[in-house]
Amino acid sequence: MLLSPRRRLTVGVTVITALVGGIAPLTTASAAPAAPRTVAGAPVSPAPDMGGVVAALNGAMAKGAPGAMARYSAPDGVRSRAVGVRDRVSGAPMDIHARFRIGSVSKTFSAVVLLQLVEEGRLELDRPVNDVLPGLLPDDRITVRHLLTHRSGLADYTEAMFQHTVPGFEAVRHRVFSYQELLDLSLAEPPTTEPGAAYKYSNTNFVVVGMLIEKLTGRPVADAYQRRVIKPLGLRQTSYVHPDTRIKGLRVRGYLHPDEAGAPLVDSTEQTVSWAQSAGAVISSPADLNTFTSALMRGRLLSRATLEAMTTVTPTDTTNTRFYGLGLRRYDLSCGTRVYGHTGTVQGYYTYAFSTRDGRRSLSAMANTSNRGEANTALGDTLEAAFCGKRPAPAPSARTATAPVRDTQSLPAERDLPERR
Ligand code: REY
Repeated sequence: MLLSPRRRLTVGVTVITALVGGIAPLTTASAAPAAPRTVAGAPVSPAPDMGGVVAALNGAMAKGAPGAMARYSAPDGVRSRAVGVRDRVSGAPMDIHARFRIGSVSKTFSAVVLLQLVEEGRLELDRPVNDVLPGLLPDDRITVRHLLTHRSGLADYTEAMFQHTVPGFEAVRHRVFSYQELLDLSLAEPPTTEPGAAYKYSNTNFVVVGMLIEKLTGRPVADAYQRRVIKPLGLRQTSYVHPDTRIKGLRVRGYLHPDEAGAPLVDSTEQTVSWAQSAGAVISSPADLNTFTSALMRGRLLSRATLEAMTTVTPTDTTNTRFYGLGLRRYDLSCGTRVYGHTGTVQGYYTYAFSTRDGRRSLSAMANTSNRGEANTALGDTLEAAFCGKRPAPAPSARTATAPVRDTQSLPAERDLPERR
């Protein structure tokens, strides 16, 4: 295949950047070792350990997920694995083609849309939000960049909303909130930080991002996702249907864990997700998520300069392996590989969607449960297995050994798409 002049340029820059040893100026002191390289200096990609991926999926099941699945896409093809069930009543097996709620991976969709509007000169990253939406926020110093980096200090209204897991969920599952109502819940609480002072993850930031998108485009966010991301990338299993409560087509049912040990799981599939909207209400599939993160990193949605800004990160904790850019996480893995993407939690669903910086390798993983941190942690082991070839420690439960594994090997690689500008 012939590369366009722009693609050739991008490939060249990627190699040069890799050779000089870093792409994120704020994080030079990484705890992870440097990625192995060939004599010529090209990074070597460890082979994925798909047995390790299955072990991680089984680990999520051992911690209470009814099912789990992962899809790894690389230049040599696609490898998918699924365990357990997507429906506990019918017993239908987990299916790699099924759709599910991706929670906060939606934030990366929203960030892409807003950053395209920045590229089009419709707003500026370092200008106050109140310049676009006069009087919206109580502090004129809060900028667009503060929202995208979770540094606004706007309190997360969902912390109070979901203090009591199941009652909190049932109280909102059929509700339809306006963005303003969600923002007002946040503004009833004191700010968590001075604008810009510290990273503090808050759904409120991406509610305001949704408000900015709607103000600047004059249309619902659904239209912007469709026109700017879903259609250009051909994401046929991806949708934003708020406030419709259903997931169309082949779907994974989500099962929320109650706070009380031993209480039955709550089927949380149908809900408006109005409590999250532009912070978390997108529906997608493993193939579409890999196409999305890979296309993003390959520069198909944003210009190189914008992507550079999006992938410029600061730490989110003290491990020096977890970072946040603009609506985008960076995880530094044990083999030195850096992956970019997002995690998601919405009632009944945990999601990981990550890609390498060159977009050549991507992984999406999901488990159909939530309010079960240990299951989410186990699911996260798919990243080390896929990108570093590292097998997680065996899970203690005997149940994992018998979980059926379905292998939907040898699918064609994700679609190759032209670059944006
Ligand atoms: C909301 C709580 C999680 C879910 C959240 N998700 O903010 C955003 C994200 C969109 O970052 C719920 N937890 C659960 C509780 C805890 O109710 N008491 O785990 O399903 O993805």
